[in-house]
Amino acid sequence: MTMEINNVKIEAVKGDIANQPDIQAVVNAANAELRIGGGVAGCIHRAAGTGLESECRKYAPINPGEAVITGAHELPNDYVIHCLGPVYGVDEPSDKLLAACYKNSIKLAEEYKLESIAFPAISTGAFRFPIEPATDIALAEIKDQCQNTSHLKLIRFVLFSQKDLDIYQRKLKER
Ligand code: AR6
Repeated sequence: MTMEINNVKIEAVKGDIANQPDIQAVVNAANAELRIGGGVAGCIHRAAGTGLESECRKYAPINPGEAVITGAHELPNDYVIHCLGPVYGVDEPSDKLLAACYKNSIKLAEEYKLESIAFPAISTGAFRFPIEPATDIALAEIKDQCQNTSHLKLIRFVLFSQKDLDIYQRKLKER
């Protein structure tokens, strides 16, 4: 299931965010210190090699909702955009902070004139944001941002589980 807004294709697939070789920038569900961690951050840093952590040092710490861009090192991409999602029920307002992650990532992608970006489901793992409202927030923000894009052609959501993919597919169909 795909959706197209302002010539930007939006799709959801099941897979590993660290293995998206046809995408220019992959988004990391980072920790504030931009260090290797669990989940997405662990997969991205392990695949990128230690050069990524070294490059990240100068940008840390970041705040919830913030995004920074680095090289991709040994990942098969050009850039990594690191976002700190809100911890659900702790970093408030969680919904606005989560939307800011998507908004700031798209802005960086446009600034760098990128044609493709892949997102994981930010905050829905260790940070415990429920997947249904998190998906609504992600899709609504992406839809808004696509009104102002001029370089992006593809936005891909990469979901780890079939359950999460099913939710994304259903909500893409509803929009
Ligand atoms: N590719 C795509 N999705 C993945 C992958 C992967 N390789 N691995 C996990 N997911 P999380 P958060 C899914 O915890 O909630 C880290 O330890 C996962 O199933 O990675 O923003 C950091 O260091 C879930 O649906 O990110 C931070 O401290 C989603 O990606 C903290 O966790 C996000 O899970 C960030 O927590």
